[in-house]
Amino acid sequence: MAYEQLIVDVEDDVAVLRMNNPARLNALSPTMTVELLEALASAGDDPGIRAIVLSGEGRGFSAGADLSALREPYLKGERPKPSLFLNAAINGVVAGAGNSVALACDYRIASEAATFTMAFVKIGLIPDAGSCYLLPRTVGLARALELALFSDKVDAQTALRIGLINRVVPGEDLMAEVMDLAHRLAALPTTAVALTKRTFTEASRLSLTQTMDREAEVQDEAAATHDHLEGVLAFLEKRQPIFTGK
Ligand code: T3D
Repeated sequence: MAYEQLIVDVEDDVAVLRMNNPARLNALSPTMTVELLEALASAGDDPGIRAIVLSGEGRGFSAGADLSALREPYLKGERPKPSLFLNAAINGVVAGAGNSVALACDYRIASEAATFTMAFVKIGLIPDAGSCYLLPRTVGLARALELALFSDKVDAQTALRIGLINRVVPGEDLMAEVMDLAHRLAALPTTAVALTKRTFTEASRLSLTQTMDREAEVQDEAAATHDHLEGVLAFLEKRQPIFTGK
């Protein structure tokens, strides 16, 4: 499907989504937001897609809400609520809800050129699109508040040090590293991957005992998959497993 502000490529079982409005550092316009949601849903529904990479064209990953889209309605006195709402290949500038999009991804690799600024409070907003949930959980409350309140620009090495991202690579190596990782993820037993992600999230609001009960329930689900059987057989037969997500 052709999009206006999004480029979608599929390489084997990996879908690569590139936000494509480089003149505005891939700010999240209403068009881009709708297209992103559509493309993510479509990749999510496709059993042939086992990992998704999200990146941006040009020198920006995403500059957050497209402020130019707010000008006309704001001047008319209307207040449309900006509405929004994976591997993130963070190619460059990240601001506002661009951080939320990156944080919603499961693994973040950034180019050495990437920079991060929360930017919300600077224009009288609060972090949204999931940042209030994801940022403190990712970097801790003290750092999250510091990043949110001051909006100081953080470079890629600092982002790595504070745990905002997983890895930094030279810009020219970014997509090769990301695709290598995406293919590794795509080869994993995807049901176990999904259940791990879901249970980690649930555990953040449960006690240890409740978490262990929940682990036991979810483990029954994982243990009933064909991929679990395949993993055990492959180990015993001293071969690489072939996982299908079933
Ligand atoms: O829907 C939801 O629920 C989501 C809601 C989200 C809320 C938010 O995301 S609030 C935060 C919104 N974002 C910002 O406030 C960031 C604004 N941008 C900046 O502060 C800076 O542009 C950057 C720090 C990101 C990058 O600075 P720099 O110097 O590298 O680039 P620049 O020259 O400022 O920007 C390049 C162009 O992109 C420029 O256009 P021009 O002058 O060349 O025609 C600039 O206006 C445009 N641009 C950058 N960010 C945005 C934008 N255009 C529209 N919306 C933007 N957010």
